Amino acid sequence: MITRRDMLLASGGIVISGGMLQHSTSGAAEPKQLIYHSTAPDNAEPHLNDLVKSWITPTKHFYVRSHAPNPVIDPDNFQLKIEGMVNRPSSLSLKSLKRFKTHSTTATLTCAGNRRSEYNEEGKVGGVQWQAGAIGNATWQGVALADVLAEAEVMPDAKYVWFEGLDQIEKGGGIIPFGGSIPIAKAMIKNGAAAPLLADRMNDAILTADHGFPLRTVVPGYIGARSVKWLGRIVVSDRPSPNHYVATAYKIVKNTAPISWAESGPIYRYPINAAICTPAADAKVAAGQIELTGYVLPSGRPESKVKQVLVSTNQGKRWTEATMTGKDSEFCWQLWKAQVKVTSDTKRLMVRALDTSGGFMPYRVPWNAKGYLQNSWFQLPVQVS
Ligand SMILES: Nc1nc2c(c(=O)[nH]1)N[C@H]1C(S)=C(S)[C@@H](COP(=O)(O)O)O[C@H]1N2
Ligand SMILES: [Mo]
Repeated sequence: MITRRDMLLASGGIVISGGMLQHSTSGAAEPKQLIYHSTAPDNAEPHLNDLVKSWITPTKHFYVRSHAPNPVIDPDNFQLKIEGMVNRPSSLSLKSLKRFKTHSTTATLTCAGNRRSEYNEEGKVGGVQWQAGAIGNATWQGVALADVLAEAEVMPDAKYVWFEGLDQIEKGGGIIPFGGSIPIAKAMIKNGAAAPLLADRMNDAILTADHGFPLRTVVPGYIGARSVKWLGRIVVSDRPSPNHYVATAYKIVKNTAPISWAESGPIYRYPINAAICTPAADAKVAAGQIELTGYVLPSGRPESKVKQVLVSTNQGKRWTEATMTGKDSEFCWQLWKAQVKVTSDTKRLMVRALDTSGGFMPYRVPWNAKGYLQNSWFQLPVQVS
């Protein structure tokens, strides 16, 4: 799907060369190849067989989750504001951000609502009806949030860093931006895979409008909602952001009564998760040996690695260990494959996984009103002939 913004990029977009932002007449975004749940705002996920074609998810197959239409931002007049509990508040252009050291981090992004649609069997959940494709692994380039904060001189009592997008979301009769916030200890990580980035590039190309052009945060290990796109403002504070997407949404609640929101904290880290990507749901397969492929993401804790991925063709009576393909890198998914025998008794294929930080996929996840963090054993119906 070509958006207005893609057209703008195509007619006078910008590309990066030698680490500097430059204007160019090329730079058109490749058309997305996704299943669209909605457009403007765009919410879309790849076909699962596309998702496991490569360890790095090409941008055309990378899910999009937006709460409002893409804002159109003029990169020449763009300013990132840094405010709150800092001694030196500032406003930085894209060019002035270039004085900070460039970092390149490969990290998986996953929506807290990935696999949400599976909750519907138990009770209807609203929101984008994600299958298992609201996940992708990309290389992000930009500067370390910690370096930018160091220059702003964070005050000793600061506890959280807020992010605010430049999008305009209609909410409760008003217009609000998308917001996120993260603990100061996470924000201050300067180096390595865990360091949050202010990224202007994804997979070696300038960010597309869908993914937050010209600047977004990337917070490895945290749910996608903390990686704020179209980043316009950073606020350092002694409390979490009061923005709706921190104070109310992205919490695990049984119902949406005010007391439930108040009693529950914001989700930060994502838990371990895995899915079978081929064959497809309800596929017709011949009895005998078949190959299963899929992804597994260890919990978003530092140094958490995949320990075991197990598949079953007989409702969990026997499990076969899958083999990892693709790279093993912190805060990244791995791809896997397994050979299993299916018979006319096989109704479903199942996968579950364990990681080295104690994370496991439970048989069942308690239902929650917003349908977040579905990481139960992934069950795929098939028709064996
Ligand atoms: N400004 C802004 N940032 C945002 C969002 C948004 O709607 N607006 N969606 C968030 C959510 S819920 C997710 S899962 C990720 C998705 O990133 P992607 O669209 O690049 O895949 O962006 C996050 N950042
Ligand atoms: Mo999300």
